[in-house]
Amino acid sequence: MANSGSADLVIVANRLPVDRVTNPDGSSGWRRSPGGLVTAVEPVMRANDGIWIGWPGTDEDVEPFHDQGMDLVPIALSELEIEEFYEGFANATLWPLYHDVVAKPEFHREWWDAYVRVNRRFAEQAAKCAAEGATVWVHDYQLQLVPQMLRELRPDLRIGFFLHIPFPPAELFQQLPWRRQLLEGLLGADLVGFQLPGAAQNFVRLVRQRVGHKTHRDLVYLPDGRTVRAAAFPISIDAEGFETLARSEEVEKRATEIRDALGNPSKVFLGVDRLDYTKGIYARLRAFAELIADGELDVEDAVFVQVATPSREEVEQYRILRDEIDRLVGRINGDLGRIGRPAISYLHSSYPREEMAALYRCADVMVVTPYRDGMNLVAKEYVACRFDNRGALVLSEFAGAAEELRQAWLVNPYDINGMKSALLEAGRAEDKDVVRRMKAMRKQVMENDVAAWADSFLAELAAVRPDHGKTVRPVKQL
Ligand code: GDG
Repeated sequence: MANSGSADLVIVANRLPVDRVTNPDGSSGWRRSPGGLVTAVEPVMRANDGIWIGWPGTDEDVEPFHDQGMDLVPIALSELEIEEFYEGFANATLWPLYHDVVAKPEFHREWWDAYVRVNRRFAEQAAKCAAEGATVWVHDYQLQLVPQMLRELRPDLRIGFFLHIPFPPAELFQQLPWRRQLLEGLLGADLVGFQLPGAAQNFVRLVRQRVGHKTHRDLVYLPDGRTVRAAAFPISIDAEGFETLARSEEVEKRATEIRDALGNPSKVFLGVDRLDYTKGIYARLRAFAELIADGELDVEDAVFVQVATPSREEVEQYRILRDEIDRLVGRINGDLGRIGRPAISYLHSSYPREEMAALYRCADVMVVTPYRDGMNLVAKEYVACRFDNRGALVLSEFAGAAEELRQAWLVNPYDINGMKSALLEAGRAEDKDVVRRMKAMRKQVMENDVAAWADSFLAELAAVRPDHGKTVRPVKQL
């Protein structure tokens, strides 16, 4: 383990990149979490002997440790902090506010107080771990105050921030009672990264209006002479890793098994999402069910497989959503299914990556219809797995991924009739059309992977103030 104050690269994220697991012999250990962020950042961490600071996801007190070749520094959260900071301010205030108020955000002063307290603890830990002139990369909406808090403690650092979710237009952000504090928090960074250029523009506009700093294009000029840059860095996936997995014999075998188990229908439609109200699961299932009720599709011939990974189950809105989807699926299958032929095969569970790749390989039509999504990695994973150039993607125009995957069947998830037409068109498209579209999307995804994303963010961070701080070693040459 590197000593305090010795790391040239510090990653600060809400969660550590590992999950607590119980081994068969009853002892406990850690397993690398599956997420894309870990895949992206791990190689840069290794190349720079980095440290990762985050909550370990348990309420036990854990000492800093070394696991999976990474130095990990846990931040403990009390039960009350989990409730007020994580479930409360992060997931019941910021999450809905930043996603077009798809659900109504709740504003509670004690949640905000907890957010400030926890952000300070993360900032203090980062200040302790970082070497002189080090790079600190802070991630996501749970930690928007960390850049400024850290800058006050350690003005020598190079600080980057990346927001994984959308950044809302001024008209919505304005609702937040603590809007100015959040903007000032982010301005502690040298570079503030977003998924899309529109989000970076929203941020710069808000800074001009609400904080009163001078701005020019993507730059903010602070009174102390510092310049902050706001720019887009669309995140991606380990595209090659997914393709390799999808090509493996086991995954191919599993894809055939899944299709057999579904009764070998001629069209498999697939949705894979965290069970979240932003993902538009309800609307897409309704659209599919109406196509069956209208006689456009037949349950003997078409099935919708929906994987909904359990998520944030302690937050009320998520419990309500789960009940709504349960009821909808029950009603659709009750009304439209036949023995051994449900219209919807609904799986409320989480699966290993191999199973996900097999599902992607199996799906003739992948349906990704969020009301709002920072990027949406599932859409990119589907494309990476379709090395056969087959498979149609129906994608919401409100997912960040829609800016890159222009050849998908783009839909407005609020328009059920529009979605019905797109599902039919995608399902009935000629091979030639499907292949042409998939080839173009594959070029985009395979050429812009997550390592390139991390390298370009860090290179840009180094360029903002070239005379300031040490430079992080890239993983790939850009
Ligand atoms: C946020 C932003 C942005 C899902 N179920 C299982 C599983 N997954 C994996 C998927 C994919 C990831 O989780 C989900 O990523 P998304 O991008 O689709 O959505 P969010 O979780 O909301 O992520 C989003 C992202 O951050 C990155 O910046 O794109 O806009 O909302 O990788 O494959 N993986 C496994 N089993 C499951 O059951 N192994």
